[in-house]
Amino acid sequence: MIRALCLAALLVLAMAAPAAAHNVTAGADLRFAQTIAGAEVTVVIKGTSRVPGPLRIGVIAYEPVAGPSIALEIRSVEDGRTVTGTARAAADPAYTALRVERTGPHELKLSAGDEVAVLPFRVLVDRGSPGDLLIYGGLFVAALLLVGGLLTGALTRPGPAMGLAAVSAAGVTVAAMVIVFEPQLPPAPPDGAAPAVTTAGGRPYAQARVATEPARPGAGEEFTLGIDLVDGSTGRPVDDLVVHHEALAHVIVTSEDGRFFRHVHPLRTAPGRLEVRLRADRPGRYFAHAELEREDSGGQLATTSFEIGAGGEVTTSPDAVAAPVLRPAVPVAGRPTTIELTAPAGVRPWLGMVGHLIVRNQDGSFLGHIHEMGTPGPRLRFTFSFPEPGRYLAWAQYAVSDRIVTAPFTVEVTEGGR
Ligand SMILES: [Cu+2]
Repeated sequence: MIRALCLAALLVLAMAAPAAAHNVTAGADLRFAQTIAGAEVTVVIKGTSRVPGPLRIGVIAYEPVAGPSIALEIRSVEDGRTVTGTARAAADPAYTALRVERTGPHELKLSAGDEVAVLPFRVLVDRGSPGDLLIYGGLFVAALLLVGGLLTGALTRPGPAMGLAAVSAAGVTVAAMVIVFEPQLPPAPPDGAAPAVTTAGGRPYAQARVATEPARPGAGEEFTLGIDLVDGSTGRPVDDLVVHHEALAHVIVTSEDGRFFRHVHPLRTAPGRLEVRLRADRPGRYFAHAELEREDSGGQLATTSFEIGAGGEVTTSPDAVAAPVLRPAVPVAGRPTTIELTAPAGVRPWLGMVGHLIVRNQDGSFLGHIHEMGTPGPRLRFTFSFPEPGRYLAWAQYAVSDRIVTAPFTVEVTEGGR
């Protein structure tokens, strides 16, 4: 009896759900921030509980709000079947329904202009828990045996009747145990889940190469910033990036003087390859910092610096935003500083947060990225500990109804006394 229960418990545990990467489930929407066709958008795949059935896809535009029209194509990796549609990026987008026939691995292809992104994801649909099977199975067996026992008893054969009654009681006990303990057990893997793979000690960081194409773009000229990710131990492309803060990668591109700033979300163009198109407005030295996270590994920062040559320069002016209030007014290295901005009404969440703060040191060797703390009212408040004394360049970002506001400021940090 005890052995049977242990076996049942082990079976349930062995079927624990694998790590969730880019999964569309009944419970959650899948969101990918993308910089495509010069627009900053978030692609949303709504959660689904039914397959075959429609997958609803919308593209939220942050800047510009009248975003591009994006061609959508969903392909099942298992049977190659594709279904296509169109989504128009908008602040409050209409959702396009694309019918999928099965669970499991799929790819969402986005095309706008001559840019294409391919986002891998899985369609998962919950199936009944193994606990349910044990509960109903146990009760069914118990009922069957009880009837058998009664009949046998009625035929005046007490020995076998007692035996059947005992097994019946065991069936009821199993069902009752499962009812009591099931909430503590991991859920069954949904239909379409990847086989669970765990690597002892986790996977290594991706080896990242960040480079521009052409190698030395001119000012005002469009160029591609590419990120190639390779697994150091296998030499194969790394294609298991986790969506964190609603993107596969967050890339911050700044000029050395800090007057140029872009926070963009590159497109996955092939396994292990991310790309984003940019235009820098003045010649000089630039830094690119890419935040990414590999599944079963951890968050990492990949950086590079590059030169922008002379060319047809364009001048952009930063947003006119009131300077933030710092407490203490002169931050001390290694101690928390509170940075507070007045935000206009109608700030909307972007990348899962109300506000973002990005901090870089002068030579680009340090980049910090933190989030607003959920302050009520028309204020955005950040707490940041500057690692060393010196001058820092900082940018606070938030989204309003029609654009993403970037508020640049500089901070002088003093040495902490002991
Ligand atoms: Cu980002």
